[in-house]
Amino acid sequence: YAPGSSEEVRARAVRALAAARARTALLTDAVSDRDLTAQHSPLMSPLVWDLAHIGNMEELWLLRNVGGREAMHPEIDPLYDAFEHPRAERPKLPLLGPAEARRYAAEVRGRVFDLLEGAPLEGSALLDGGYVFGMIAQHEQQHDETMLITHQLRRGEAVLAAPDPDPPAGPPPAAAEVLVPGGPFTMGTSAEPWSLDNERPAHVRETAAFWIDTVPVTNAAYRAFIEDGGYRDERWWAPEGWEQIRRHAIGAPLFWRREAGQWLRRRFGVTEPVPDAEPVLHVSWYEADAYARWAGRRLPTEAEWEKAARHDPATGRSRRYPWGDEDPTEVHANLGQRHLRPAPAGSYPAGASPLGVRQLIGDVWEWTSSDFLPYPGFRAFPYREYSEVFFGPEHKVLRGGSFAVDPVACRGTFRNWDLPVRRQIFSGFRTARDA
Ligand code: AVJ
Ligand code: FE
Repeated sequence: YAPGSSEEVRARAVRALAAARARTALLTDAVSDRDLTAQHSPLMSPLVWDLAHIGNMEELWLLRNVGGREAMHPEIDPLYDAFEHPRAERPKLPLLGPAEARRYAAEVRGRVFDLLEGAPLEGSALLDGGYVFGMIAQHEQQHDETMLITHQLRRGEAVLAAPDPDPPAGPPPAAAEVLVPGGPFTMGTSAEPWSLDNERPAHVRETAAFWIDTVPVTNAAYRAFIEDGGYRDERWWAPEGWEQIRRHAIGAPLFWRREAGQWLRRRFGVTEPVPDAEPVLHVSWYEADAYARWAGRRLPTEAEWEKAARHDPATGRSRRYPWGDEDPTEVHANLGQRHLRPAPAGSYPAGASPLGVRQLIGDVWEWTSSDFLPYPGFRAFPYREYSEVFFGPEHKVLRGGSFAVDPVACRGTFRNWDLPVRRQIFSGFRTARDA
């Protein structure tokens, strides 16, 4: 995973920043100024907050911390500090308007490109391999996914469009599950130049042998759980999950509804029948955990997930991705908002792991059974508020990325986390069992 020459690193940073901004523009140009400043859900910021926050983080890290420049508008910093104001309160803040927020983000970006032309891309942990530029590109892409969630929650007619994924190329996997052998493997990374602090360092983990699904759980499979009374049977549920589904009268994934004997779902402003073959989407950790118990199975641990995704039993090496070390392309995975939905289960045979597990990367974020905890030897870098303040039993780990994740923010080692009640995120799961 050599980062390459300084010129290659610079070119990669420019490409990653430009791609993130093109996506931000797509997400924010699609709606009116009124929709940009409205709050579409108390769970989310107004889109115009994400837009200026993207610019503010970039100004803070690239222009001020790396470039040594003065703050452009110091008075706005507290407005865009995610820890100062909860999302539900952000619409009431004196935020920059849509035109001002666009101008601010563009001005920051112009100065960043000037800086990047002459910046040394080595000599400190922040600069080595272009790290801090990669971190900011990943930050913008993560907020683009957040903005896509806001689009999904938004009521009203559709404003985004994308082609559907192609049908699976070739036959489905030979078996519904595969056996992953017990023993050690290397988890995490110390080599990936743009890996974030919580993915580091590489360390050896042991797992017992386990079985894991070759594809994510589908809508058809999940419907069988619903139709078997899964949401009415306390046996399957963790106590807090049971309480949540009763309190909110939850009986299906978010955005689903039943009409005239048929399951429909709302997807980016369009109502359509729930497609059988697609991985189930918009389920909480509690729903995933309950389904797995009903099916006589369990969620994989985070270590099991990563072993299934990276371990090559033939060599004992951990790969960057299930298919090998090459960066993702369109044949490997459904990433980057190329499509506005997951691809049918069994897609992307070229993206399979050595043991034949498919769609570990892309399509849907996969809940694991694990709490979000630091790896042995973890060091917060470059700021505690990215990962460290979230470690603990209240957050569960999700792996693999969704159709809404850009390749720059997706690796076999990449870790995401959220509260177990969350279901507006692009979350699904696969199941496992002890061998
Ligand atoms: C890693 C997706 C949980 O969106 O809260 C964005 C990413 N951190 N800005 C989030 C993040 C700071 C983070 N997640
Ligand atoms: Fe952020």
